Formats: sequence, structure tokens, C-alpha cells
Amino acid sequence: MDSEQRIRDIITTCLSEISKEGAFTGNVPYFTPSPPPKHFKNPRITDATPQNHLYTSTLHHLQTQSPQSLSHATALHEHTHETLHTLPYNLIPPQDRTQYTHATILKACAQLLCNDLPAAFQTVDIGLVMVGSHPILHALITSLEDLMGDRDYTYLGTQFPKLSDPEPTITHPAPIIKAPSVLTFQTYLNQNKPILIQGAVEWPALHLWQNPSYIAQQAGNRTVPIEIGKDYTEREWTQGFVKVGEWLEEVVKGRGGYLAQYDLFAHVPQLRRDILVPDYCFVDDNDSDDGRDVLLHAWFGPKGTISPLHHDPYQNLFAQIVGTKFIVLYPPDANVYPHDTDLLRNTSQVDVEHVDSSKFPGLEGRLECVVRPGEMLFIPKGWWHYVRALSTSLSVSFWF
Ligand SMILES: O=C(O)CCC(=O)C(=O)O
Repeated sequence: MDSEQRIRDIITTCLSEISKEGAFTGNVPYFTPSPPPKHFKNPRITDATPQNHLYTSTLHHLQTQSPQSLSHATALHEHTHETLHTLPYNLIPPQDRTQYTHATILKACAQLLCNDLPAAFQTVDIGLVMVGSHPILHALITSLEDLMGDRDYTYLGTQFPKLSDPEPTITHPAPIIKAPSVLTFQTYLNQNKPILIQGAVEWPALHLWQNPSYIAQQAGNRTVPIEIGKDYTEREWTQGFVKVGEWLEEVVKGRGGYLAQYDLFAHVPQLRRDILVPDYCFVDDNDSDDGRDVLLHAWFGPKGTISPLHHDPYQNLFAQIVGTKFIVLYPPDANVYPHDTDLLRNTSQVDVEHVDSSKFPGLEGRLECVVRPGEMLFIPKGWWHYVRALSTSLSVSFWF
């Protein structure tokens, strides 16, 4: 089949799939937007008329294969994108997310109609970053990847830079254990104590991810969010998007942003095959629901990335795959001088590598370790943790 026919087929399939979900067309429940929360008054949320009109006109232009579909789809996409930003993420009604997803698909179809395959690919990929995961977006990205064909990434080489910062002297070592049974692990979890687990990570990733060109073959074309700047408490810190292949080009030169706290595995399912959720995540935890999900995050970056001392509301198994990281921990009740703004209340003001004890006295309960490939640190819920990459580093955390 020629590529023009394939593009026409992709567009037809997309239009048919989104019409089944009916996010704009009055197929309840999506049509009537739910009222915004009481404290939030934004007329855009309640007035769905412009986007329903834009949807109808975009659809018409796509069905008649008119190039005008692009301007209509772009306007619809912008409209739904703005709606997403009128509320904090957890308050966005599901239908708003679905409308944004459908607008993303329509815009990509219009870009395909204009023969701009790379732009269509980018539109769908950023859509996936915004909404997490959606079956039509995944299917579309797979079809577009097939159309784009393979790229050769061998120029990235087969190894990440070996350069490392010197390892800090460990004065308060975290306890270490070799591949404990799940029952033994349970005793640490019950005591709410961190433990460095050796020999428990035996996944394909431990071998495959040492090679940057392998990662690029799986994900080189994909767009992911990236953090730029020293750490998230600094004024000049910002976020952006980058293609994994371009980001790897920087990382193999020892620089680049931090692909941090991102579910790369929902975004690029090929990489998910290289890792396993540890059995330890399923031990009995009185605090959690039985049917809980384990949240996976990638933390991929060059030497020198820093996550300042902070805590999270989850148990965490933090697995190191490539390179080394220096981690400092303090217990949940330690006096760590959190910031007093809402946004940074879970983050300490203390620079734990240069503690100024005249400014921040009484800091107690410190533990430290260096995590190496194949090791996994258990960070119990509420424990404060600081993380600095001593070399190029790829880690995966499992929050449960
Ligand atoms: O590796 C990092 O930079 C931070 C990891 C972290 O904070 C976490 O897993 O919760």
C-alpha cells in the first residue's frame, strides 16, 4: 500500500474511533461539561459552544479532505488546551481531557493531510504527555512510527560517559541487605526503616540500558518533558519538551536536562518490557488499598542532577539501573525546616551536603548511601530524601 493510501486509512480510522467516543457531539456524558468547582469561576469551562462548532467544521473539512482542516483543527486544539489549564490537573473533568485528546487527534489528522508527518507525530506525542495514556493516541503513534521508518542511532555509541564525581564519604550509612525475601522486606516496611537492597534487580534493563543507542532505538523519536536548571527550588528552573534522541545526544556529551518523575513507561511501552515491578511492592501495607496501583517513574539525567530534600506520600522502591546516585535521608519527624509556601511545603530549605547548623540546628536521624546499578533503596513513606547523580544516571522509582 502506498503511503498516501495509508495516511487516508489512518485518518478514516481516527475519525471513526473518536466519533464512537462522541466527546463533542452530544453523545452524553461528554457533551455537557460538568460545572466548575464553586470557588472557580471561568466562563470558558461552562461555554462549550465555540469548541463544538470548531469540532463540526474540522470534521467537515477533514471528511472533504480540505486543507482548511488544519486551521480549524489548530483552533480547536488551542481551545481545548486552554481549558485544560484553567484548573489544577486533578480537578479537570474527564470530558475536558477527552475533548483535548480528540482535538489532538484531529489536528494530527489535518497535519497528515498536509503531508507533515513529523508535525503530526509531535502533536500526538505531546498529547500523550498531557493526558498520560489513551488507546487511540497509542494506536495512532504506532501507525505514524511505522510510516516514519527506523532511524540509525549508532552514532550515539554504546556507552554513557564514564565520568563520575567523587563519592562523598558516608558517615551515617543506611543499612544494607542482600536480596531479602518478601517476608524479611515486610519487617523493614513495618518498622518504617530505609534499607539498601543489593542483588534484587535482575531485569533486562540492567544490561540493555547501559547502551544509549538501544534507548534511542526504542524511544529516539518520542517527545518527553524535561527539567532544566539546578533544582526545582531555584528561580531559573524551568520545564520543556525534548525528543529522546536529541536529549541523548546531549547526555552522551555529559550534559542535558533531567527527565525526572515521568511515567516514561506508559508513554513508551517498549521500555516497560525491560523492567519488572518488584514483588516487594505488593507486601501488606496497612495504609494502602489492596487494589492499589504501583506508580512508575523514570529519573534519567546527566551527572549532577539534584532533587532537593523532600518527602512524598508513598512508599518508594528506588531502583538504580545506570550510574550512581548519592542519597541522604532523614526520618519523617526530623526538624528539616520545610519551605513555607504551599508549592514547596514538602521540600526542606537545608542544603544537606553543606549543612549550616547555626542556621538550621537540631537536624537528626541522618542516613546516607550511594546506590549503584542493580541496587534498590527502600524509602518509606514520609522519609525525607535528597538525591544527587554522581554520574550519568538512569533510575526507576516504584511508588506504592
Ligand atoms: O532521583 C531523583 O532525583 C529523585 C528521586 C525521588 O525523589 C523519588 O523517587 O521519589
